[in-house]
Amino acid sequence: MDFDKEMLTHFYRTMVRIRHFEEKANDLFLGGVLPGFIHLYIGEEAIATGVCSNLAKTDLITSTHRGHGHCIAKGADIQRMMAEIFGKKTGYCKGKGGSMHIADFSIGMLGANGVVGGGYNLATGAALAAKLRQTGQVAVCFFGDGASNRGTFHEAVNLASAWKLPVIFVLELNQYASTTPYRTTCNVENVSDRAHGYGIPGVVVDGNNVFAVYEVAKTAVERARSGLGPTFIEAKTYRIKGHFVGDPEKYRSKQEVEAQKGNCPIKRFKEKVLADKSMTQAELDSLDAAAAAEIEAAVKYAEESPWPEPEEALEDLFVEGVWHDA
Ligand SMILES: Cc1ncc(C[n+]2csc(CCOP(=O)(O)OP(=O)(O)O)c2C)c(N)n1
Repeated sequence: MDFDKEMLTHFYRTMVRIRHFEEKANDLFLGGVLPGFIHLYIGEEAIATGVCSNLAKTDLITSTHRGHGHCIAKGADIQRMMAEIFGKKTGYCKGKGGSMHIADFSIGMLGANGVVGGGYNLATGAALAAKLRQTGQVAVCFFGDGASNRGTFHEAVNLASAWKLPVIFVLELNQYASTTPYRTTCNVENVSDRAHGYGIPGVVVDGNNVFAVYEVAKTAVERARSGLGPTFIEAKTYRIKGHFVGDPEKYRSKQEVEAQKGNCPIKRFKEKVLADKSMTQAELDSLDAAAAAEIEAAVKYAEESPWPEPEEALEDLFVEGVWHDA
């Protein structure tokens, strides 16, 4: 498929916004500025970008503990995200959620999730609701290779297939579940082979190639929207940073990580568009600079935002009564 300038710009802008957000979060955390736990998506940006570029604002996604990229690709407000990881009152969860609990229902982002594998049934339930209400929405569930071995995976995929729900399961196979290499807990090359057992397509894609991810996601979204049911996409990638910021990474060598940096999705995108002259270095540099400036502005916003008051700690923890759509 040919991609026009607008789409190429969108791909690159999205990937570098994610990258700058996370590099900044990394530095701020290591500098002792940010509280809590942060899991970075660096090296995996092409997946969220390629998938979410096929989605409308009203479509739905569920995310993981490594959720910044999914939030940004779905259109979340970077200032509110930054304020949230600072623990400030202006953040998405008024500073109470932190990195692993950023949600924005207004853009269909149903939440990052500290429970590994916690998104399957949320996404499948959202797809069921979309089907019953005939809204035409599609739900996407992002998850990791560790999560793919949870029982909830099988329950959700089975039901989604049986009921032909408009849901897409996107496995981000970044080779590790915390300290555990994928092949030590899984005896198959491709997890997506499991899809055939449930009667749905299982597709393997190079997760560091935003164009390839976009294409397979496009087919899956069309299939879901036309009532044919789910697809399982397995995007092969690599987690460049530790499992969490501060991870001593004793389970892998520095050489392995260095070698993988050559496969960086942003580097590969740049090489391709420069080689085929579809973008110029100046255009790329200007998008990069704009993303960096946006992140700096978000940090300033977060720094200047107020802390929550202690007496607000118990607010927003429970919903009373039954929640209805407006
Ligand atoms: C239900 C549950 N079990 C265990 C954990 C602890 N835990 C946090 S992240 C993680 C590894 C997840 O690996 P994977 O699904 O491959 O995602 P990745 O970190 O590679 O993106 C584990 C076991 C958890 N948060 N929730």
